[in-house]
Amino acid sequence: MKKQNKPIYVTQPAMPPLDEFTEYLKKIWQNKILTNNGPLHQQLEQELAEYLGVKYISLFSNGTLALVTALQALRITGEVITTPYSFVATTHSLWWNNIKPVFADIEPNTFNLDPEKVEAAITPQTTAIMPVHVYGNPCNLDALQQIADTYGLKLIYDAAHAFGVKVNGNSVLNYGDLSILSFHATKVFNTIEGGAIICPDEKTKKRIDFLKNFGFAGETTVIEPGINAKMNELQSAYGLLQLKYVDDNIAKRKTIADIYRKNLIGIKGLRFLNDIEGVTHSYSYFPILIDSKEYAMTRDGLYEELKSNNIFGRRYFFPLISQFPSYKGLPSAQADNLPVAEGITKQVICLPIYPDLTMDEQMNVCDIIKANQRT
Ligand code: T4K
Repeated sequence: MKKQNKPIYVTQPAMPPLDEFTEYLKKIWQNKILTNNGPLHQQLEQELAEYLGVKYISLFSNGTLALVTALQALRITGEVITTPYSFVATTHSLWWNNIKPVFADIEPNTFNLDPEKVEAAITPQTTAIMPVHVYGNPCNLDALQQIADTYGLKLIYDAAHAFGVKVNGNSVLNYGDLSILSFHATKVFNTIEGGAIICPDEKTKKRIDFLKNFGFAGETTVIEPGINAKMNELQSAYGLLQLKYVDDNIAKRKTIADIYRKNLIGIKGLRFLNDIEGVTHSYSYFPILIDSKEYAMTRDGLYEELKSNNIFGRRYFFPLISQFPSYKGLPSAQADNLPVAEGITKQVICLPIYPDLTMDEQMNVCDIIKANQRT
């Protein structure tokens, strides 16, 4: 095994060529439009809608504000059923809207909300479901839509991990009432910080655009208390460049995922997710699950072992959102309500995956995992 001198992180943004960014900067310096629906912002919305195969997209300054605004846009109140197995921002967006989160358990094979558990959690106060396509793997879209239709609930997908993901050729972002993307630096496609709401009709897009701009619907008309969640021109320029290279970057991520699968298959007590038939993946994360009954170490043991070798995987998502102090008192946050999520969160490590990860670096990750397997 080679010594890993340079630290490897769970992810690293793929930087576009600096000179291409400088060209955009020159344009921005010339026209002096820095934000507020500028020309690059408009161009990025158009190009992203085309690339993703969606009707309407509104850009945001980050994914969290997109989530908060999506709930405002649909006037969601009361209780929303959501997953404990996600990044905290998913549930925080409910909290910021004075909505009570109700956690339901996840499926053991996709780690996404389990529709049966969602249905069982519905009360007269439930107004919406907020699932997450964790690691970009699509939720059980038909079952969730059926539940939403039957009970008259809104369906808002946190698709922060699902940039470019398609199901039978159709963007996963076209499901539900709204979908939210994150364009944070750690994502497959990034605008440094950024995010978006995807919606199916012009009227909703208009409302979302008012809401992200203080509620302004004209120079002197404020329709309601909106927020400031606009993406600026520098972020938009960076996004246009990211988009130019995103297909190459996704292809590199796929190669890395394939190499992990080839090298890690057959290790006792180690499980990973495979591609799903009919799904176009974008390989945003590469989670593995460690079962310490069969592997020679605990999950945390392996996590520390990798760290001591300069490999910084991440335990996304540990702890569960339901275990954080703000939420752990909720009845739905109790461990007996979430047995599958409680199990997965103790087993998961996301391995480094990003376009510039070299073959040598990746083999070092695999070698350490292999060296510590039970013989
Ligand atoms: N919903 C879901 C399901 C989400 O996963 C997220 C965000 C959101 C909503 C909210 O979207 P945003 O409001 O963030 O747009 C990171 C990200 O900050 C966060 O965006 C992401 N999910 C979450 C899963 O991961 P941290 O605290 O783990 O990030 P950090 O700074 O430790 O970065 C991880 C590694 O990446 C670092 O060790 C090094 C590398 N890195 C990071 C940054 C920021 C770089 O190489 N360059 C960089 O610029 O949360």
